[in-house]
Amino acid sequence: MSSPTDYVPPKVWTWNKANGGRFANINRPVAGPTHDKELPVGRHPFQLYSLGTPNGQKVTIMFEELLAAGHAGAEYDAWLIRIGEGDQFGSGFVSVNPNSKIPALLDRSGPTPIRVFESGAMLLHLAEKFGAFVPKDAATRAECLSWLFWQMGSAPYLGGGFGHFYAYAPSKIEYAIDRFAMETKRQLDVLDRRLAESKYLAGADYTIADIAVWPWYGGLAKGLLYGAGEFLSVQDYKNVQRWADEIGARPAVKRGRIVNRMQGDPKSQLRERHDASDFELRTEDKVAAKG
Ligand SMILES: N[C@@H](CCC(=O)N[C@@H](CS)C(=O)NCC(=O)O)C(=O)O
Repeated sequence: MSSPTDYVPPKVWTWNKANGGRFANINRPVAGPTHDKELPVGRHPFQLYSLGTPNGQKVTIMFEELLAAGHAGAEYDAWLIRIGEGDQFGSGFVSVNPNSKIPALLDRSGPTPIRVFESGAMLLHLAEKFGAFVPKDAATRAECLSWLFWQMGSAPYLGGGFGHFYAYAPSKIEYAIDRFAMETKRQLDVLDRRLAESKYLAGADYTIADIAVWPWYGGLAKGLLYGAGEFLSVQDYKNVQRWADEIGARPAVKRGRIVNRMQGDPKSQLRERHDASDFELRTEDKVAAKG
């Protein structure tokens, strides 16, 4: 193993230097807004303030699935929040999500707007509101919520742990990469075993559990996250591969995953979504939606 750092933590930690790494410019040890900025509001019942990361994709996929299933009341405006530029610290955003992270949702379908933060809470809020993608019988519903909360608890080890130290940290620390690669592979195995016995995570039907897990672990399995497919031997997780391919082929998933995207092939980016026709207006988007 490479030699450990000689850093000796002081008695009291203070924020007196940029720590380097990909997110050094936005990381702060305090919460709350840094500047006044109202959020835009569009014409639809749901206003989503987000970015096309895996956490953001969960919610745009859910909206597209609801619309595809005929729930016209699920029309939404998806506004772009540039976290690299600090949009998540604007006063309007913080009033919707005090945790200053995308996604943030304002449900304006009723007389009083309802704020929802945390992507898992959004999936459940929408599933309950429309009676869709969440099982009704107690046992299957419990299984669905278990996998939904498993995703919310597990993904920070994948993203903030493995992804951060493998791809973004200013230096490669063997101990950290080992620790989180082990945990990430363990999580892939948890999923693989479940998907060996069940078509979808909650059972026979596609639910918000799959919608939550797919952008993270489906993306990882298909080599789309952190350039780590080969490093983690993702092809070995055959059941995850089968499930990831099947979900990735759903038209609503193809649409949802490109909304608010700022990275990758420009053809796979729909920066903001305010109407179903936004997917068709741009030839590039048509190509992306088919691909
Ligand atoms: N548990 C949260 C995680 C949200 C999250 O980590 N969002 C990241 C982008 S994927 C973010 O907004 N980061 C900006 C920051 O940390 O300042 C959820 O699922 O909604």
